[in-house]
Amino acid sequence: MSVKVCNLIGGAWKDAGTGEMFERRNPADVQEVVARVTLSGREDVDCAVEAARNAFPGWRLMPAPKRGELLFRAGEILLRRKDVMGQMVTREMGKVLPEGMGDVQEAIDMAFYMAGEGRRLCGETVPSELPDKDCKSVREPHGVMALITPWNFPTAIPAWKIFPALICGNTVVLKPSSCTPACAAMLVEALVEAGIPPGVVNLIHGPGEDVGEYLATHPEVDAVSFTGSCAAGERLESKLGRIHRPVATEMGGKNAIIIMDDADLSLALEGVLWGGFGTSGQRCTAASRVVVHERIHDQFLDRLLGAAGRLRLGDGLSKSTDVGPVVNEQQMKRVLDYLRVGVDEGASLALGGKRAEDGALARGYFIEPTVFDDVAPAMRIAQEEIFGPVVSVIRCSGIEEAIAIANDVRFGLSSSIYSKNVNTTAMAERDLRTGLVYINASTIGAEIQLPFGGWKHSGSGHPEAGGRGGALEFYSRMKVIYRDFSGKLQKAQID
Ligand code: UN1
Repeated sequence: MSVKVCNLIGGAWKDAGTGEMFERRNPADVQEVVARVTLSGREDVDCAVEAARNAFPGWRLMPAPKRGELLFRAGEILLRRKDVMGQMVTREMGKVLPEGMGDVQEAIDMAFYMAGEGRRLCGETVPSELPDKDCKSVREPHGVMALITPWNFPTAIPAWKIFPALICGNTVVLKPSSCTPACAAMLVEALVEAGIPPGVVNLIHGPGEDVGEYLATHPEVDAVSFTGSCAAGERLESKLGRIHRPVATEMGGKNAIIIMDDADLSLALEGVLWGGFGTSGQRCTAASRVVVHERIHDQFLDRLLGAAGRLRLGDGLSKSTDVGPVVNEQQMKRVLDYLRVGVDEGASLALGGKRAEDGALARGYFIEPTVFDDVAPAMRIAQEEIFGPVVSVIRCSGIEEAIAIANDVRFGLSSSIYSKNVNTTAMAERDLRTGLVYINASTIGAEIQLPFGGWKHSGSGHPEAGGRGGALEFYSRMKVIYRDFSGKLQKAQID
């Protein structure tokens, strides 16, 4: 059964002015229409931005703990709807149901966490160098924020952006991926039901190249947060840089798991399967490279091929499925192209390597879990983000070489090391150049109470999620206030 998905503008759910619709189909079975969605044009964006602009003065002045209460209520609504929303995640983008539920759980966690931030939103008070004068910094919202989100975490990523934006006092216009409009609508619905005032959260649907860019560069938008492809993110950064608009981007990854010769190989194997093939490899934190010590290479590869070969492809709603489809035909073609590139570059195709089309799988976009062996660190399959169920195995002779290989890519989001030697893991912890480092755990599984963000070309360096240096740093800006109660002109640095 398909749902109809509208825009939300100024508190009203409505069809776009274009009168046009588009469909979202289930990537596990393209015969199933999951959502029929209103297709926005530029006028709809104008209306959404205007609604957010009008709602801003009132929302900004609502005490932050009160804003927090509304977020808390939204969290409770999401918790009650976790099952239904988790199923929608699976039907709209394909990940297996436990992961779909995890996606929603991450949104719930973020709602409760950011609700609590309403009673902190800390600035600083510091002594003045002059008598009868005090100094403090306070957090202020930007104003209207444009939030552009991808399909791979269709509930979690919009939540990572909406909740910190709201608690800081911004109003928002969300433009989710056209692959996951219903998930975004369900998230926004929870906020509406929690009592968020009209216009504080607005939702529009439409293609990124047109509607998304028009929104991000709109003259009435004050700041932009984007998660998605490198191409789109870099284009936005350069456009917004020219108009001095704050922008946070989270883009690609080429994350490595290092497995040393003293590692617990069973644990490492589970980590590679989870990191490489979970969400069909469609995570920016996916473990797409495995750097294995040469002494255990053959033994580990054998076990990896056995275990990955047993993973069952299928509809993510079925309990027996380990790996779901990739999100759409375009993505499937992109991944299949990379599989050809790997073979042409001279890597050994050790497992998988093609579309899976047996029986019901032919109705979806399934790709066999794929393992390349004998991968050289400079090959394209070891350098570029593939975003599919593809793992490249690279040999190394020791920890220094392993770290050098892991670091030698343009991305720097996540990395992991498996070893029982505390000195080895400490060296990795110190020298891996990524925003996230996992020890004896896979490259995925970031928790929301610490910053999440990549180094180098993985993003703009404004992390999301919580903790010191997390999302609040970007979703608010600091205002510094000096109050002089001496009754005379005092000159800093001079008196
Ligand atoms: C992503 O990889 O695209 O770390 C986001 C995780 C999740 C978020 C991942 N909390 O696995």
